Amino acid sequence: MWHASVLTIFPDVFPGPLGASLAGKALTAGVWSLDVIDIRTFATDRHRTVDDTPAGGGPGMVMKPDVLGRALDTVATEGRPRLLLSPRGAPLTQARIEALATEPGVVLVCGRFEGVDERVIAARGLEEVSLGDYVLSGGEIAAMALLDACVRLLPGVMGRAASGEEESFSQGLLEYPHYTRPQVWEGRPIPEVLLSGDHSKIAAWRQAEAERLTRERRPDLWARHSGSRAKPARRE
Ligand code: JEE
Repeated sequence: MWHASVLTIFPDVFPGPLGASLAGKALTAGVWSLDVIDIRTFATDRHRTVDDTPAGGGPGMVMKPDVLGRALDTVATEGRPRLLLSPRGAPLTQARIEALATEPGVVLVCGRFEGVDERVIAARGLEEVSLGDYVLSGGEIAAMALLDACVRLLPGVMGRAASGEEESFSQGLLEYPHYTRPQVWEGRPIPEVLLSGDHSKIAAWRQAEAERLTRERRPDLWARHSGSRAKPARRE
């Protein structure tokens, strides 16, 4: 079974939104399992301290390596990658999520404060990954996003709908616009072509819309997509 271990100082926030809908049903059904490790229980002092001031000065606090190290050492990793959610990690991609979903599972470390002592990252071989280039206040929400993205790919979680969708993402285009009844809503009709019953015309319209949206919103994706389609090299 795909197995996730999450280390956090906020164990109560898990499974959070993962407990609802598909991921939650799959959790109950035993498609995947989640264990949540409270880092604070590995603190040894009277106040259960997990952080300390940064060596060399500076703002904020740093998560102590000894406490986190002990917490990690209780987790039977068994071939699972150990990931540290971090604003300086490599941004997660759908390709990486797909790879993680085919592994036996993941061990996720949620930092807090300004970050984690560098020595525990090195000593326990933590790989830093990020959700994107904006700053969260801790790793928990990023961990939930990672888990959600992996779990929906596990066999039997989403059925057929997911795989088709993924294909279109790996084609490198944003999705075309969707519509459903009523046929006119607040004076806005569904595009006529979608009601025409002409399936090749519908496919062409969707392709053109997907290309337009990608060009407008994601020039980075568009450059890759249009660049990767077989174009003969220009001769001098
Ligand atoms: C884990 C603590 C908060 C705030 C210093 C200096 C960083 C850490 N995509 C993602 N964004 N943020 C996270 C993330 C944030 C976390 C932790 C993940 C643990 N924090 C924190 C500020 C700073 N800043 C200037 O550059 C930006 C460090 C994340 C993921 N995954």
